Amino acid sequence: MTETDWGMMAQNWLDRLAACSQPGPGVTRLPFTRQHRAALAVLHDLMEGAGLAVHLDAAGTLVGRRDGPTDAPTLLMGSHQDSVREGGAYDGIMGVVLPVLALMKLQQDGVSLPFATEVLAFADEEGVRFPTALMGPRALAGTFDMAALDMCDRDGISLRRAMRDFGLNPDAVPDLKRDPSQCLGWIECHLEQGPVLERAQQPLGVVTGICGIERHSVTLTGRAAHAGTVPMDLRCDALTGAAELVLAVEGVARRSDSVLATVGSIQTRPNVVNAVPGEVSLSIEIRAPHDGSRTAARAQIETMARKIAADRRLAMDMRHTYAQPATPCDTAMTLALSDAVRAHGHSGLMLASGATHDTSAMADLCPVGMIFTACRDGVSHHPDEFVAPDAMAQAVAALATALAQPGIAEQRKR
Ligand code: HGY
Ligand code: MN
Ligand code: MN
Repeated sequence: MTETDWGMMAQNWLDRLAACSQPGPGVTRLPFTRQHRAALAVLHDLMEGAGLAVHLDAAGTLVGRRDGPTDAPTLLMGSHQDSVREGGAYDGIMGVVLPVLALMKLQQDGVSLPFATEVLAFADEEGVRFPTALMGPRALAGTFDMAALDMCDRDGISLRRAMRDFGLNPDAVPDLKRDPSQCLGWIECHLEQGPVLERAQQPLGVVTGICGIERHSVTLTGRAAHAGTVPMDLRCDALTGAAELVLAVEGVARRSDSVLATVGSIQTRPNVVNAVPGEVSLSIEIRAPHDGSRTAARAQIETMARKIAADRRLAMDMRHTYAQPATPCDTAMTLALSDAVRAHGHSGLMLASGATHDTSAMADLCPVGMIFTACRDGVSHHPDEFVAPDAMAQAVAALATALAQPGIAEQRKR
């Protein structure tokens, strides 16, 4: 097969996977849903077609394994199967397809590896359905907090119940913990979700580190009232308080040189045209390359939120729902990936990731590295998300080269 063929093959599988979606623009495939089940069936075909032994683990991770020499450690690869709502067809899932094709390429080239390999399709990285995420990689690393099983989606279904309804046994999640001495490392291939590689005219890049992130759920409670009979100065309007908080969150980030802060989700009640909003729930997400900047921003935001609520006679409840520290990629792994990318004539451009990834959690288990592909206009988390088949072909070739190079196998001897 030519390089072009690998790119087209990747696109064909991704077209099938994109169809595993709720109706509507783009791709909506949330964890432990019919769409997730449909995607697992397609991935099962892909992995079996590559000669991998396939099973679904207790956390809903689909595992495709190719054994290596007896007692050899395992190199882990993969990404997440889930998408955001009305998202793209490449985020996460492309990082499951490409390493399978890289293993197919190595097999076709007659290359046998001195280690075992696994490709993992994690159920939930986005944290869109439930206010938690990364259960799959955290289960392997032994860092999953079982209390998260009681978190509920917007329909009040707990993660535990959704897993049971999906045919899984959530109580078996702690048994998934891997022995670090048997894990050679983790490599994730993911679209950049930004414009840097496209502007540099590079199809591939190598990630130096991943930003830290935290999320909070805030509820402001005032008093719902008739919009026509309550004078302005007698109101306890939760939405005007929320509006002031949204701008305060933006202001804290704008005054910083590295923090990004976003209110991405907001619900108001009773949400009718002729009533003063009595209650507002909103999300606050804070990201930064350094954890100190992120926690300093949180402290500022929390202080401002309390003052806004007090000034407006609103009750405020602010809950910390999710956090993942900033994660540097392993130096040796990153150099091995950079060598492989440069072996295919690219610059080996290195860049930090402002998006979070399964890799952040896998770093608690083993050395981690990431390869980015360029994406059109840097667009992601949107139906227009696109990665050119040639960039995917380049990624398959670079992954195959990286696996075949001695550098990866030597991770073990460090
Ligand atoms: O939100 C993120 O950065 C990732 O896409 N989950
Ligand atoms: Mn992703
Ligand atoms: Mn994403």
